[in-house]
Amino acid sequence: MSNSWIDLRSDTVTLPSDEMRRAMASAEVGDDVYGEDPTVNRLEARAAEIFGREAAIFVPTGTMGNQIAIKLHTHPGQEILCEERGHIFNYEMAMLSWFSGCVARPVAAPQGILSWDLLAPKISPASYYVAQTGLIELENTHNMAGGTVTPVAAMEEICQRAHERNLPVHLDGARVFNAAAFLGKPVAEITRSFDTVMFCLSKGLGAPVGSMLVGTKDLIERARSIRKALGGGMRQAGILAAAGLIALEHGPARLHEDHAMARMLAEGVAGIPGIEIDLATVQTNIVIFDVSDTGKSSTEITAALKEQGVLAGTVNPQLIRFVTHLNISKAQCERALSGLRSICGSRVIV
Ligand code: TLP
Repeated sequence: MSNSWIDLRSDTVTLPSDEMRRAMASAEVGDDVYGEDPTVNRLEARAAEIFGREAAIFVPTGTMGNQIAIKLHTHPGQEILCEERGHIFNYEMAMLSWFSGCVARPVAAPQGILSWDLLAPKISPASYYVAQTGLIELENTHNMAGGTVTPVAAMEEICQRAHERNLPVHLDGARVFNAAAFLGKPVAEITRSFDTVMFCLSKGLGAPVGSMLVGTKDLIERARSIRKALGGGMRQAGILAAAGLIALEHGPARLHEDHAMARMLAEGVAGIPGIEIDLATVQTNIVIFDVSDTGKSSTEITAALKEQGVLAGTVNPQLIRFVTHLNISKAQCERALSGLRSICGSRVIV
């Protein structure tokens, strides 16, 4: 999409900055499958340091990072507990079954925020005739719940109680830096009890490609061969890691700007007749709202927005998603809102 669009479909659409392109062009590279790409090695060391972990691995996508983690922690025939709107369950092509031979046991949580009390009853009893729980997975921020943030105390309790039962816990932290910005705490502190954490460089942080998986040295060593099996041995990937390093160093500091724009959008949307939004869910850079009472479907509204140069995502026939990011300005948010007002205001009541 060209720069003239107001692209609120996702923070995955961000374009690399000039600084990133320069760093990519001059990146020192080698064959990463031999562990010889100095830029990838620097990115992995830096990610491990920022998260206070022994090791990290660079992967092409968040999906691959999550699926490697699932493979690391589970055996075929096990169950994975996750929130019912979670990415690993809904948007990762059933890979947890296909690749790891597991089934998801989805748990519904208000605002996408899981707690030990919600999870505990879903853990399989030790028995020879039911599939055993192999992993608990959390998503923070929770994308489809509207970018909500799970509080640190809830995450800590889940990890601690799960570990008492020898259950590993993986965090899909695709947007964990947004969660950290909302909580006002370092990512290392809010994620310290998870066995593995995946986070994306290519969303709000602004890199063109790439995600990281962090954990112990042993786990990340095993992750290397799983990544290779999935076709993720990327050779001279320092070209991409160079952009990733800039995203990691400079991306987090500006996320509060995206959060402020999302809040502005949410408050504007809340004032449009026929639109329902729970303002309490708008904590980070995602705004999800229900258009049922406008008399139009989400697809009709997003098609009309597109005619005005505004791109938005649909979650289902009732829900629309706006995501703010570094290539969106306040003025563009205002234009998107006035477009939405004009579309929804044209409702004819009979
Ligand atoms: N999310 C995308 C879509 O797939 C929905 C988006 O536009 O938000 N975990 C979470 C929580 C995610 O939101 C995503 C991508 C991923 C994992 C996967 O990352 P990629 O796209 O790099 O595989």
